[in-house]
Amino acid sequence: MLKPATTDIDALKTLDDRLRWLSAWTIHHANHIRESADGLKVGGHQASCASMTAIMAALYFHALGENDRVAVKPHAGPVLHAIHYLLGSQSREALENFRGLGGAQSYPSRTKDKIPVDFSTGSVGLGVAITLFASLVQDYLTAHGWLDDKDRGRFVALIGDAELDEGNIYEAIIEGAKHDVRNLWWIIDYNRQSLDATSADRMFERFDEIFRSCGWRVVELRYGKRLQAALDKHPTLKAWFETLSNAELSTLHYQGGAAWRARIEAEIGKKAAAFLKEYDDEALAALFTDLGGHCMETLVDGFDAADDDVPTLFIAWTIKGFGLPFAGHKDNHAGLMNPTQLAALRDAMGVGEGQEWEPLEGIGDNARPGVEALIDRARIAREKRARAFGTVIIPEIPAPAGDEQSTQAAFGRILLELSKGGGDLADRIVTTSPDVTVSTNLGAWVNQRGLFRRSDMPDIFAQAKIASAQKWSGSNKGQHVELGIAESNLFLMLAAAGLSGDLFGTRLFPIGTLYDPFIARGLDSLNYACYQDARFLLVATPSGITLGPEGGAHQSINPPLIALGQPGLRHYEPAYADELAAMMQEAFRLIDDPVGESTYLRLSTRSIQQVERGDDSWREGALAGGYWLREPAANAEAAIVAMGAVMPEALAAWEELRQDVPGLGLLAVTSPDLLHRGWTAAQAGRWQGERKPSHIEQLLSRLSPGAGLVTLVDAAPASLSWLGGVLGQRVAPLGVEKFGQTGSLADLYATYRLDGDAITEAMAEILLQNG
Ligand SMILES: Cc1ncc(C[n+]2csc(CCOP(=O)(O)OP(=O)(O)O)c2C)c(N)n1
Ligand SMILES: [Mg+2]
Repeated sequence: MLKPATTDIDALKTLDDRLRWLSAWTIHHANHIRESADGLKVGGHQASCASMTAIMAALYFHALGENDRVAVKPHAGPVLHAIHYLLGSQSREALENFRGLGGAQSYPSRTKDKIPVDFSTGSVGLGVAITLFASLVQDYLTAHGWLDDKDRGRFVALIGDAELDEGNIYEAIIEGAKHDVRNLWWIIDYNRQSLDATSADRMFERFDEIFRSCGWRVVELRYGKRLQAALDKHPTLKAWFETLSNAELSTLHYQGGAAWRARIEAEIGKKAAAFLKEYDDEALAALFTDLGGHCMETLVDGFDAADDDVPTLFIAWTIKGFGLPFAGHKDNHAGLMNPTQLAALRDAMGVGEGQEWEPLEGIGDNARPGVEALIDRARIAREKRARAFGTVIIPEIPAPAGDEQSTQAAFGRILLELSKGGGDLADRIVTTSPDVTVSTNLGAWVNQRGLFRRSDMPDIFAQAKIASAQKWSGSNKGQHVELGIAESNLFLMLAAAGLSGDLFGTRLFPIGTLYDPFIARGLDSLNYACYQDARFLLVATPSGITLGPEGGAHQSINPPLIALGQPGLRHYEPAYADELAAMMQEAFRLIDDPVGESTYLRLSTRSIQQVERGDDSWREGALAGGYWLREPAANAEAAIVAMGAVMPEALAAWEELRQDVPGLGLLAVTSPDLLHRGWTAAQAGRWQGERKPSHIEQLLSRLSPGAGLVTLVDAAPASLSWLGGVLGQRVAPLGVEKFGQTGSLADLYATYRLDGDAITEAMAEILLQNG
């Protein structure tokens, strides 16, 4: 790494000031100058930005290499925009439109911001942890020969100190320790303030212990050079300083020099007299604000010293709102300077009125060349990177043979066949699971492809010649990343691997498995993965009360509703193995398609009789969300509508009822999610003159306008009951509304009304109403 010349330190300090000014001004402009049509507060976080402008100046204009990737603390978004503004890669227009439609986003967004954003942030903690999994993906790609050493980089997270309360961070570092992660810099903006107030002192010196025990190097950047030198000369003062609580420190930073003096006089007395004489009040305040995270020399030295690949936690002491009038005030999180305060800052920065947006305004002629040189030299990407889509040929995926199968077993067999067949897609699949690899039927695939480990891991049981169906050895050629039981980590791993095309230019096809109910455990991380447009296949199995004897704690109820409300994730719930094969093929296609998305497959362990197919006409409908498994007569008065593992009950009821209900149809729904999207999109389209009815409108218009629908699903009945709203047909919804319990399938289906009797009763009720 290049060591900066001494003049660079001054230029970096100037850039620190520029970033503090531009971030404050961007927020001020959006709140006080841009016209507001609706009177809503626009907001923004001037204090959170000021807290880390020095850190970000040192990072972006000195330490970062071209392959390094950064997750920026959400509330420092404006600083990132200011950096790109100085680099010429962010427009003034986008800054003027900060938090407006199409403008610079409030929190860094991969998909919506025009500047290159490596990781979206917003929900605190997640941006931190994804860097760890991205680093693991980098190691995976290198080991598999897809990434040259020269293209490897470091993964940096800029972290608010209150963010450290998020448990997902610790789940991640525990997983990271198992996988020997490296090339990570996590930099804490240790301003000792959260949103509500100053943060608790109790955790001080605990965080570093936690990280060290997970194999991290911890570097504390507590003092700036000047403060360090002053305190070294006055040990009593240093000892006193280090006893101050977070709240006391922040109070003094807010109150300023006179308060420091009074406090030192009162508590140290004569012993501090000589020290106090050296400084007037202003100099005293400046000295005590010289914390490590604001001192450019300290930051540059700290970053330069960490030149290996050991994961490193920097604890950079800072003051929230540094250099702003509300520095240190406990209520400053969302604090905004008023116009008078802003004008004072502008004057102090040497920025002329009306010149606020000039990138290098107020920088003297002597300093300017040094600053410009640093900006030129910054190695980070100015442009968004290409996303690497459309690079892989997706083969036909045939349905596994067998008259009776469960979708979960079929999933395992499809993967096994893919593995045996080999080829580009199979080589690019990376599977992962939080300790449910075997029980979600990934076992055969793992036997074929092995576990991924950076260094070889022998299968000790196999070496001891103990019989086992499951091989369990790891190597750097393995294709399964085994995780501990932490579902949030699963989704972050899928997010990182699902961004491999974006981050590393190589598309992977990540498949994650878990039990359906435990999606809820990692929901925010799943949403986070989708928010960034990461592409993966999530296989959730088993699901519903169909799990039988396992009982209520394992029987999922609401995931189809979660999927219905989750952008970026397509839900499919197949009943039959051939549907599943088609859906997996489609899911792989969607992973590699610029306008694709991720897929969630909800599967079951129930083995059911497969249906005879006359032809392939079901396939298109199944991929679009549903098809007539038993065609209705034109204008039929009723249909059974069913999804997934309860299809045998629906078919049996159809057989029984069709004598009494002429023309009765059976609609197999494979994706309420797609049907609903299609329906709303068609409605919106009609306002723009498009006439094409949606798939569900076409399906249901085969029935009479007043037809009755009995809907059946092993999940919340609301997953399908909305279908009545499409054409105004009547619905009797069957499904699970109470927690599950242990029991045989017959007992549970009877108790929860998913059986033939329930369908017959519901049909009678709805036809009577019609009559
Ligand atoms: C998961 C989540 N919960 C709550 C919030 C709301 N929130 C935003 S910032 C913040 C506190 C931030 O404090 P810190 O991380 O120390 O950052 P600072 O602004 O002090 O640099 C909170 C609670 C959030 N963004 N994400
Ligand atoms: Mg903080």
